[in-house]
Amino acid sequence: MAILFSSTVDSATRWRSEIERLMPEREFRIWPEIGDPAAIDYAIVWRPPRGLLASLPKLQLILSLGAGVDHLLSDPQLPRGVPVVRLVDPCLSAAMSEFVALGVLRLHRHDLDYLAQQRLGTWLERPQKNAAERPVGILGFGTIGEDAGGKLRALGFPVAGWSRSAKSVPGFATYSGPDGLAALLAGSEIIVCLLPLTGATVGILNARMFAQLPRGAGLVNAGRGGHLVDADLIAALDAGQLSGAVLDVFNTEPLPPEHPFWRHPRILVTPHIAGITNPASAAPIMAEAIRRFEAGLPVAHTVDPARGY
Ligand code: NDP
Ligand code: OXD
Repeated sequence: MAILFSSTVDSATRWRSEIERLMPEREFRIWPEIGDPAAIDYAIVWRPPRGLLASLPKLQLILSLGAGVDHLLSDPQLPRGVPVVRLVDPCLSAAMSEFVALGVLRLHRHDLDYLAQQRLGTWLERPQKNAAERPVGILGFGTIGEDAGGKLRALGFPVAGWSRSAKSVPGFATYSGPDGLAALLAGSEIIVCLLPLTGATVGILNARMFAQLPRGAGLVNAGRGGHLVDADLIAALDAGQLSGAVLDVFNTEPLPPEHPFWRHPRILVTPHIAGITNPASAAPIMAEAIRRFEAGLPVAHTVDPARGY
């Protein structure tokens, strides 16, 4: 029984030692050294080469190294009958929440302006609202959205969340479905995107959405680059409809050197590091999923391919 590991992130050695410690009876193979494809039962993957999973005739379970599974569901050759499990790791959620809190605070505290002032040697105090006067709207009020929302609330921000299905979460204003979106946008001075990338959410951060936000609103996108229409963001920032954006994910990654986001004075760029999967906390979750699967028990966080997340 072999486990195949394939990732675009350089973490194979750490994964090998974690999985071999937790499941010493398994053979751990690292792509491209896959050996006999028919001996592979499980695949632990992040952005695997297209068609790789389809080439494994005995594959039983696909485990995503990320919370998002768009990197798998977008593969036209993904073996349809094989369940996909996404990563839900409290440490990953906590890391994402740190990034979101940092991004929201940077926008709230006029960091872009003070960075520009520092470059010019300008000593100038800007008017500062209280956190309680800066409502934050979270698009994607799921595992990570709720965790981030709790931390923002602890900092004093009023937080509203938007999800696909209606939900009630004590302490938060909640909205759902296309009808709920307009109300959330109208009341949010900072919008945080933590949505999965699906057919329904692709391009959702666009000119129409930005126009529904209060003038001067800020954006934090840690969902996926495919949520954002790049040209619409630049236009909204240049027109002052938005005042700043903190971006971790991009339509093309790595962000091409010539992309205007790199040099835009109202944009902060990070290289998809908001939530980095840590083998120390994630490997036990994968091992538990495999054990439950083999015992015929339900495996938590199995993806619904029709829903797309
Ligand atoms: P969840 O599945 O737990 O939450 C997703 C949320 O989005 C749910 O609330 C869901 O609604 C909502 N949603 C989905 N589709 C729609 C829609 N069409 N309209 C409104 N709401 C919708 O996922 P996670 O919180 O674990 O992860 C979210 C995303 O964060 C990942 O898919 C990934 O893209 C991104 N991510 C980015 C990382 C980074 O490093 N930048 C790291 C980790 C994750 P409902 O509750 O009704 O299902
Ligand atoms: C994820 C990611 O989905 O790192 O976990 O983007």
